[in-house]
Formats: sequence, structure tokens, C-alpha cells
Amino acid sequence: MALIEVKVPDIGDFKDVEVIELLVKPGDTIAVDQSLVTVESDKASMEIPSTHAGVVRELKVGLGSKVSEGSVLLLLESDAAAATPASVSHAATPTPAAVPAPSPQTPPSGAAASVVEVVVPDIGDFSEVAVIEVLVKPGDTIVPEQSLITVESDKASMEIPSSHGGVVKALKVALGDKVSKGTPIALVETSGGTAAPAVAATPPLPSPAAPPAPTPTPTPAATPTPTPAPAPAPAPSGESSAPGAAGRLPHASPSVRRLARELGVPLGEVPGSGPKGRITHEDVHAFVKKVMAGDVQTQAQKAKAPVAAAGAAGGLPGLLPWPQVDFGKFGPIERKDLSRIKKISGANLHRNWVMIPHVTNHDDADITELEAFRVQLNKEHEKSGIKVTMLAFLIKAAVAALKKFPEFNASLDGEQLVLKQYYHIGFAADTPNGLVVPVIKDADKKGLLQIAKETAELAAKAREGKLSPAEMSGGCFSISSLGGIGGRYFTPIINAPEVAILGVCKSSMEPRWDGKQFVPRLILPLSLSWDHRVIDGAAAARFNAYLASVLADFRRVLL
Ligand code: CAO
Repeated sequence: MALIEVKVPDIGDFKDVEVIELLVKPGDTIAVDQSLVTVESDKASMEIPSTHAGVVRELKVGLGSKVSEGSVLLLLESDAAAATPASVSHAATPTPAAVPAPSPQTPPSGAAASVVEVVVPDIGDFSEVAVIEVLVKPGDTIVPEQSLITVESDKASMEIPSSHGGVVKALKVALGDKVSKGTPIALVETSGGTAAPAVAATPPLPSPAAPPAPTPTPTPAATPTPTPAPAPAPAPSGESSAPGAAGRLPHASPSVRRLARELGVPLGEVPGSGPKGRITHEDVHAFVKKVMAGDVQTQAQKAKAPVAAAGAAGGLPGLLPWPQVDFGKFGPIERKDLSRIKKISGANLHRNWVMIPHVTNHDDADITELEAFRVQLNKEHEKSGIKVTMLAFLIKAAVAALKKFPEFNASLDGEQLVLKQYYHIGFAADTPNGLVVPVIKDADKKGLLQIAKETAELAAKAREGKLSPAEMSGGCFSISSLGGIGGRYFTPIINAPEVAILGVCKSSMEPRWDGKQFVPRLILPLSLSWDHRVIDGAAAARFNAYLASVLADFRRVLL
């Protein structure tokens, strides 16, 4: 057993190229030729294979390391004495062809505004490689070295740059064409006769671009050649290393990977629409659009928001999966899709329930006088068509309580509390399609009749499914009234980013001790849920007590 330094072999013009992927780790047993790292230049990527078999003892490079020929990649414990660095170096040496110089067929020097046929330069052993991307179109103005096409072999992708700048007059290749050295790519009209002699005008292309050709030279077993990488490997900055669906590295050209990195797109999660599932520029853009529209969540987003991810699968980290039951085994069933509102409100309720430490305080309000006043008010305003409901009183009373306890009229923003100086009160409305929460804006500035009118209108709109998003946004505090239905107490779920919600159930006549005797009083059950990150139990109890006192004697609203 010997400890061997496995080095980067001769990889042609690749110098100071970045390690974008580590394919092995200490302890791994590796075989000769097994890829160790992926390196990437501007325009191509390449896997560096191992010269020896053995067990990886120590990695000498990390993600982002820059390597050139001779850089030590790792220490390997190996008994393959046969594999000598000398033979490696020899075998891995790319042919001179691997440092290609474009060989455009230029017209004689000095010609004015001439048209140049740009051809595929010497790209080493790459011959009959498929064009997988055409990066320019007729009419495009291009600069020397601008990539024209991407070609792809079994194991690598490479962008072929232009030897000349100018205007693309015609394309000579199309997607799927097979090209080799000398294949015409495009006719480029160079301006003012700048189509200089090949050598002078040709950028040193695609030196960084062209992966060195896999050396065909027969070599001893321990002398592998660098293998250009299968398109794409994850890069340290932004691009995810997540393998694609099939557990493979994402299949994409270097420019697509670069785009993905620039946009922070996890390439491994982008479905490829190209041949063999290759990811195209369009796929990356489409993925970004979907993420922005909320149609798709990246794995990173799901990890950050486990609640949202839990959804259908029901799988919060560490919890058992949702039970899968064949209900049909036990009796007849019918399946029905959840309504759109239920899906949206369900996801919101779930997040709020999981993310907010809810506490609910129950209390009672004596609304005997208030109900008498409400009945009288409705008699007086019979002709107006406005029915003053208990909900309108509750909204007014809630505003008074929010003014007295400002931390209930707040939202958490990181480590800050946003205290609102406006009073927009939401109320839960039960509709045939599910629960919605329209909002009465500036309830502090409106009278009871106005609030009663607006709640009736908004509730009607809610039932017809005609509420606009604006009518459901901006709420500071919500009221969920089940008073018209029944019940005693319940635990309303806070409507984030609000920090409290008032649940109200059906009032009923109850005997209450007045100090001398039991008297019949109309009692309204209150259930206040609050966010314990913002509100303390004592404050909640005070809020409820104050609310009950206002409802018991509505004149207190004026105080
Ligand atoms: N106690 C006793 N009776 C009450 C009451 C209460 N707390 N609140 C309302 N009522 C009465 C009303 O006075 C009315 O009686 P009349 O018809 O005899 O006048 C009747 O119940 C029906 O009232 P309503 O429900 O139509 O009107 P509202 O203003 O009280 O409520 C609205 C409007 C939109 C809040 C209600 O229709 C609604 O949708 N409630 C459901 C809210 C909900 O689903 N919450 C649960 C959320 S958590 O899942």
C-alpha cells in the first residue's frame, strides 16, 4: 500500500479552472478512470478521472479551488504500483488538436465588408458531434469569441465560438446536425474588411472552451484520460447540486449552467425539454417563471417552509406520513375535488396553525342591554334596509379594544413588531365554496350603520364568489362569528400576519348572580386566539375583559 498523490493530468489549455463538483470523498474506494472532480472553464466542463485505484484518504481540493495540470487533487491509498505518474502524464496529454484554433475560411485580407464562413475549429477528437443549441440567428450582431452553437458528445458539451465579429448572414447548421472540424457554421459579414487573416483575427478559441480530446492513445490500465463532463454539474454559487429526477446530474450545456447559476436556479430541479431530457435556456426561464408565480417550489424553498411542503403529502419532517387508506374497502365512497377557495384557505390555515403558537382565552360578555339596543335600532332603521347585526357591534368593540391594546393591532416582521395605526377588521364569511375573510377598512372611522351595511354587502359578495383580492386584504384583526349558527366556544385560527382573532358563538339567556339573586342575562361566548410570540396571557385576559365590558355597556366605546 502506497500513498499516492493523484494530480490533474495534462488537460491542454485548461489552466486555473474551477472545481465545480467533488465526485468522491475520503473513505471512498475508487477505480481507475473514475471521475474525481468536475472542472469548468468559461465554456466547457470536464471530469478529471483518477489515475489509480484505491481508497481516498484526503481531498486536496474543495469546491471553488482553481486547478491546472499537476495540481494535487487527492491522496490515495493504492497498491497499484503499475500506475506511475509518468505514464499518466503521457497518456493524459491531449493531442495538439485539443487546443484548437478556429480556422475560418476567410477571404483575402483587406477585402471590404466581406462575408466570412465561420467553421468549426479543430476541436480535437470531437467529430460528428450533435448541435444541441444554436445560440445566434441571422441578423444578430456578434463579436469575436461569441458562442455560436453548442455541441454535445456522449460525455461533454462545448460551445463553439465565432472566429469573427459581424452580422450573421446565414446559419449553416441546425439543431441535431452533426458537425466536425471544418463544418461551416455561419456566414458572418464582417464590417469594413476586418476579416483578417485567420491567425491574426482568430481569437485563441476555443481554448478555454474546448475540453481536451479524450486521448485515443491506448494506454496502460492506470492511465486514464480526462473525460469531458456530462453537461452539468452543480456549481458552488447558487446552482444546486441536486441530481435530476433520475438521480443523474442535470443534463445541460455550460451556458445553461451559467444562466442557472446567475439566476440561482437549482438546475437539478429543472425539467429538461431537449433531446434526452437536456435542459435548455428556455427550460431555465420557464422554471423561474413558475417559481415566481408560485406554481413550483424549489427544494430549498420547501425545506425553508416545511409547512407548505407538508400539503398533500402531509409530511412534516419527523412526522409519520399521512395514512393512506383504501376507503372503498369499507363501504361506498365518492371523491370530490376541494374547491379552489378550500385549497387556498386550507394551505393558509395549515401554515398559520403550525407556525403560530396559538393560545385561546374564553370569556363571556353580557350583551343583554346591547341586544335590546340592537333590536330597537333595527326597528328605527327598518325602512333604511340596513340590518344592524351583532357583528357590526363586535367590529366597533374590537376597534376600541385594539386602540387600548395596540400589540393586538400588530404584525410580526422578523424581530420587529409592526404596530398599525389603522383599523381594518376582517370577518370570516362562510360561503358555499369555503371560508373567506373580507375586510372592513377603517372601521374606526365608520359608524355602526355603515359597518352593518358594508358587512352585509361583503358577505353577499363573498357568497357569490365576487370578492376582489383588495376586499380581502389589509386586515389587522379578524372576527369569526358563528353566532348565527350555534356553538359555545371554539379555537379560531389566527389569520397571519395578524396576531389575534376573536371567535364568537351563539348568545343565550343564562342565570347570572347579581350579588343578591340570579337574574336572566344574555351571554355572548367569546374565544380570543392570540399569538404568544407577541401577546402574553395577562394581556389577552385584559383584552377579553375590556371587550366584554364594552359589549356590556357600549357607551365605553366613546371613552
Ligand atoms: N348570538 C345569537 N344570535 C346571533 C349571533 C350571536 N352571536 N350572531 C348572529 N346571530 C343571529 C342574527 O341576529 C340573525 O338572527 P335573525 O335572523 O333572527 O336576525 C342570525 O343569527 C343570522 O345572522 P347572520 O349570521 O346572517 O349575520 P351575522 O352578521 O351575525 O354574520 C357572517 C354574518 C358573514 C359573519 C355569517 O353569515 C357567517 O358567515 N358566519 C360564519 C363564519 C364562520 O364560518 N366562521 C368560522 C370560521 S373558523 O372555521
